[in-house]
Amino acid sequence: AGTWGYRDDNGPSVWARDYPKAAGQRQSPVNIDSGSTKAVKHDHALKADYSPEPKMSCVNNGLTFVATINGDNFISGGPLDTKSYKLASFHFHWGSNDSHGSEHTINSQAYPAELHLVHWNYNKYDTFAEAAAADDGLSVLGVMLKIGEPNAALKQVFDAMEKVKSPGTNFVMTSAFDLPGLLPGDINKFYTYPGSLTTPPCHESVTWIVCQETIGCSKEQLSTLRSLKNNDNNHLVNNFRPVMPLGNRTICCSN
Ligand code: BO1
Ligand code: ZN
Repeated sequence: AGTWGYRDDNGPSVWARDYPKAAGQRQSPVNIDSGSTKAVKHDHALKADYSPEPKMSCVNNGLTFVATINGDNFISGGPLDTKSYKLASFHFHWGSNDSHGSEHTINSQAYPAELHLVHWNYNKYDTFAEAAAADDGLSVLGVMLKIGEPNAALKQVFDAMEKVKSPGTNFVMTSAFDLPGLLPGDINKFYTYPGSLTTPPCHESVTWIVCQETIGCSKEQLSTLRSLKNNDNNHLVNNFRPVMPLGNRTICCSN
């Protein structure tokens, strides 16, 4: 078998052999057809209680760039209602060129990269791993990256990325990371639907919240993403899962 990845022989089309949940009916990502979404007004606005993260640890794990969060940062409201979910980590998915790379697509349009901020229902579950296997265990905030004016937080991320080009290497930031600065201006414009982890084991545990507003990144920053190396000593690119059938699900739109 070997481990999963994004090559033809270990990629999304064969994940279900080792991870049967990948063939389920609540899989992610999906295409978001904005004209077919259901407009909803949630009782509580979506809120991100984020603060600067001291000494953030970043790693190239051969499959993506991941930053681990130790501080207390939460999202609540929107589809999560009064439940508060704690941020555990964030990572990216990206392509080999600007025409693809995001996991979700909006009206069949892909973006060059997608940021995932991964939160878990820590009031209900004892550990992230336990939450990751429960149907209400996780909520991932997805943010599309688009070529444009980068924010200062994203610059901090890409500076760290330069230090972890080889798979298995990590880097700890020396100054506090501006976590609140990573988010788009208005997180209350979003799409939400029930889905899954987009990588094995593809647990159907994620309340997805995909922001309608994008964050800007420079062409140079996209080149930095594409210059990371994977475990095969190739450029780490195209680490996205193609869209999965929406099936019997409704995507809700916040406005
Ligand atoms: S994503 O946001 O849907 N792309 C996503 C995918 C996988 C994880 C988090 C977010 N995390 C994984 C861990 C694995 C662990 C699994 C289940 O969750 O990377 O180590 O086995 O706990
Ligand atoms: Zn992801």
